[in-house]
Amino acid sequence: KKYNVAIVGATGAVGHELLKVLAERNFPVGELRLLASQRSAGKTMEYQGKEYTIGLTDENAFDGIDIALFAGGSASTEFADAAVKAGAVVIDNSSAFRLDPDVPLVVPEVNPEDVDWHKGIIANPNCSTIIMAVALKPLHDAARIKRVVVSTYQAVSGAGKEGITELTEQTGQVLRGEAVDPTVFAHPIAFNLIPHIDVFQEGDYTKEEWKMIKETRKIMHEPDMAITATTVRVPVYRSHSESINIEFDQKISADEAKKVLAEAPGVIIIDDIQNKQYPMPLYTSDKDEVFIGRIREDLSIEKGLNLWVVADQIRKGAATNAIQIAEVLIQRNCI
Ligand code: 11C
Repeated sequence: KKYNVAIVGATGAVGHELLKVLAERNFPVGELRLLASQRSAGKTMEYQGKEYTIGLTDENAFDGIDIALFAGGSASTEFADAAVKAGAVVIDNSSAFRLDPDVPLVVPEVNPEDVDWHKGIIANPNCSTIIMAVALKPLHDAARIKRVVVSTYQAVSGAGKEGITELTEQTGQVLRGEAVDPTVFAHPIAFNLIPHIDVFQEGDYTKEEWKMIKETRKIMHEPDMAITATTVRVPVYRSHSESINIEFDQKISADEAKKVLAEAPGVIIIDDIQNKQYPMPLYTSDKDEVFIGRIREDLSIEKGLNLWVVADQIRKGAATNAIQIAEVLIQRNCI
């Protein structure tokens, strides 16, 4: 069986990646409909050697569509309901519906069963959240997590194509001794770090930090899990990195954790310190897995671990996870 698929926001960074991942995974696409805002409608994009003209996203754009992949942004609040009314299942990469109790928030390695109760919309979590949840779930099953302290090192492409352009231009400007003029980020990102992603909210945490806390609790079905986060933008093009400190209810040694993670779905361990092997963003891009290394006991507490986790946030953090949700929908007969 084939499925008619629409991509809303096809021309952005996530939209491009959705097309690539659909093709790579040989997703059973029937009709493909690429949609975008007025600015991009009429342009063309290629999929499996065929050219597609991008249509305008509006209420009538979803007739006959089975699966509508929304890449993110304001189109979700504007048009997700229209897509559902037209009979499509929406897989939404925006933050609009993630915490809605009527909307499943899914990472297929963690809570695939949550697709079963969808009412038309399934939310794709924030990129940093997805990456962390894939690492936490097998350890939680093994030793019950009590508390998580995470610090992120997030690539500029998390802010879209404009983030990449800003880092490139500023790097050149700094090297030439010219002044820089930040627009995407609040401060210069070249040769700098910015401990501020998205807007500041309650308790002086950023929205990105709250996403990591609240979304992880929902995905893991642990509404009271203690999680604290500091999210930082770094001058890296692609792949988010996370330093994760975990305190457990039960003792788990570094060796046991390595065994558990080695068997976990979607995880690749790179942890060979003798040979200076650990995950790094330069080498995890364009990959679908979550890479984990520097797995060691937290010697300051009795039952704790430290991990270093890296993954391509446009792939596993967005496009790959969305397509995996579509695959789970099909496997579980929920479409
Ligand atoms: C970033 N995590 O790196 C953000 C981008 O909620 O899907 C993704 C925002 C989201 O800037």
